[in-house]
Amino acid sequence: MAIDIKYLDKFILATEKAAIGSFFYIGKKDKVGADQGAVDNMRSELNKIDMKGTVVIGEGEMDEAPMLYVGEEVGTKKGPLFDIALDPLEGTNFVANDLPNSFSMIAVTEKNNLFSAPDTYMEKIAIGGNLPKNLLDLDNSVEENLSILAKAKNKKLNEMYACVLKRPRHDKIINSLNNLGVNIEYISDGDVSGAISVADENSKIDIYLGIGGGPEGVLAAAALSCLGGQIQTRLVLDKNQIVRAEKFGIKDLKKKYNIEDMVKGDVLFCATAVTDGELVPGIINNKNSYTTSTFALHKSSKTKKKVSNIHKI
Ligand code: VTB
Repeated sequence: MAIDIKYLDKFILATEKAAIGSFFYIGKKDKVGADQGAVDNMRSELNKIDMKGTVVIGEGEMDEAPMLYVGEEVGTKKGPLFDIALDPLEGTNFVANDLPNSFSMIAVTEKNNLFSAPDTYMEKIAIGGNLPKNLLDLDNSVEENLSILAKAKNKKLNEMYACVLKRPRHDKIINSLNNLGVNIEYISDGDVSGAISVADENSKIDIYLGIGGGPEGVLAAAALSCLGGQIQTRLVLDKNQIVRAEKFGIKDLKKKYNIEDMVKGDVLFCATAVTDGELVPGIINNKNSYTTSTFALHKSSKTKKKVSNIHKI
């Protein structure tokens, strides 16, 4: 069944209010405060929505007792059953240091349609639309995947752009890309927007690859499923995390998740920028009001829009 599009504006308001909650912290070197400001506002907005929502990707696990934890019920408890993945502030470092590309994000599906990934690392490989299904595979070498993709896009390897999170753990991938002559766009954080960029017609990125957060992988999958892109992921688990993953009901710890294994059915996705983003500009403080900009998607109606709203202070 489709999710009624009237819910899109309600969730947009939740990411807008969350983004406003971290606005004060821009450049204040306070990651924790920035996150808390976003969490508080998002939670109170979500609880005004007529729905029975369950947080499946959230701010942590129940025993850590944060707000918006995995399993927390949100909404007025009247209305449709939704699964919700949220990141009140994706890119806490960006806000703390006044750098671009911080967002408040939410993805929504109907109940039981969203993968509740534990907060562990996750291997990811994402590509854009209009390509054969399951074209690439995490078990292929970087060389194999890039050659397959270049061929499918009818491009030379030196015309290809890869987006990579700049971390020492990616040295091998970076080496391979350099040897192939593929261009690399590094990001220092924020791999949800990195992964989404493969499906953005204004971006030159052809592929996102590397290891980032598991929850961020599911948020990216939700957006890419609306945009017609592809993503394949696999959890990266150390000994302690294996127990955590089992708690999340994951039996096959080495499973490769294709997009439809992570997100099923209809999807809503919204991302409000706190600092300026590639997708939309950041919050503007107009003295008596804030102007927010949000990138919003609704899969079944093929809605893809950029929404600006003014909020009185
Ligand atoms: C990843 C990435 C996120 O933080 O979780 C990263 O998915 C943390 O990676 O988008 P490290 O542990 O290597 O620092 C983000 O970049 C921002 O939350």
